[in-house]
Amino acid sequence: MNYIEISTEVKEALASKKGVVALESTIISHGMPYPQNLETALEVEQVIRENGSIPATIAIMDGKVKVGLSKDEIQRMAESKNVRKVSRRDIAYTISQKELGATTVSGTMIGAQMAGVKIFATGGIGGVHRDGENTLDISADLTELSKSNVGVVCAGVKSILDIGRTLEYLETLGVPIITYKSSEFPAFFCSKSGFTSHLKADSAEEIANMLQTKWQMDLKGGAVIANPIPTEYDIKEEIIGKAIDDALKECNDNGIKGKDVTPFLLSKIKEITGGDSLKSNIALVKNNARLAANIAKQIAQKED
Ligand code: PSU
Ligand code: MN
Repeated sequence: MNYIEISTEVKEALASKKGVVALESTIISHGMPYPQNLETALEVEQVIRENGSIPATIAIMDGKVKVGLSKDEIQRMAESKNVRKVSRRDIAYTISQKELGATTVSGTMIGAQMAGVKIFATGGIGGVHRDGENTLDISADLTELSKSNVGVVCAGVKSILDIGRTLEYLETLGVPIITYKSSEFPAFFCSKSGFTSHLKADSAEEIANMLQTKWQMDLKGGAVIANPIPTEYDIKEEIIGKAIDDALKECNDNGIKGKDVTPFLLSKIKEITGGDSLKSNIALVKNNARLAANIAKQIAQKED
C-alpha cells in the first residue's frame, strides 16, 4: 500500500518479534507547549527502549501515515505551526493534500493497526465531554477503540470530560476497561475518579493475556488499559477540580468548539496550575510508556 511508511527499525522489530509501542503525535503538536513537547516525546521513546521495546511515533507526513518517526521528524511535529489535528475523519484528506498531520488517539490507532503494532501509550484518551448529552461532543477515540485492534495504555480520563458517561459509552461499544493494580478508574491528574473500573490486572502479563484472548476470539477492537498516575504526581482533587471548572468556563465564554476544545482546556489548566499540571502530565506519560513497553514485550513473546 502506498499510504503507509514504516521505519526500518520498526519493521525489523516487528519481524524479529520485539515489542513495539505506538505513540501519538497530537500530544506533541497540540497537547503540550514547546519545548516540553519535544523533550517529552524523546524521553518517552527512551523509556520504551529502556524497557526492552521499540517506540513507533505516528504522524501524517508527505502524503503517508508514517510509523516510527526519526528525531528530526519528531522535532518537525514539535515546532511546526498549523499542524492539522487528525482523527479518523481527517486521515484521507490530510494524506491526499499532503498536509502535515498530528494523529490523535483514534488516528494513531488506525496507523498502528495498519502497521501491525498492537500496543499504544499515551497520556489521556478523549471521551464524552461534559454536557455531551446536549452537544454530542464525543471523541472519535471511543468509537475507534471498538474498531481497531490496539490496546491503549493511558492514565484514564480527565475530569474536563464526563467520566461516568465516557465509561457507559465504552461499555455500549464493548470496549474492555482494565485498570492496572487498582479497582478504581483513574482520572488522569488524580489516581482516583470515584468510578469503579470493571476490570483489574496486577501484571503486564495478565493484560497481554486478555488482549490476545480477545483478538484470537476475533472480538474486534482494542481496550483501555488505565494506569493510575504515580502518587507523588497526583494533584489534589480540590486544586485540579477548580482549575478545570475555571478552564471550562473560559472555554464556553470564548465560544471554543469541536476539536479545539481539548487543546484549549489543556493549555488553560497548565496556566491556572502554574505548570504543575504539565509536570504531572509528563510523569504519567512516561509511566504509561513503561507499562506499555512491558505489555508489548509479553505480546510479542507469546505470538507464534
Ligand atoms: N487528552 C490529553 N492530552 C491530549 C489529548 C487528550 O490529556 O493531548 C489529545 C489526544 O490526542 C486525544 C485527543 O486523542 O486529544 C482527543 O481530542 P478530542 O477531544 O477532540 O476528540
Ligand atoms: Mn470533540
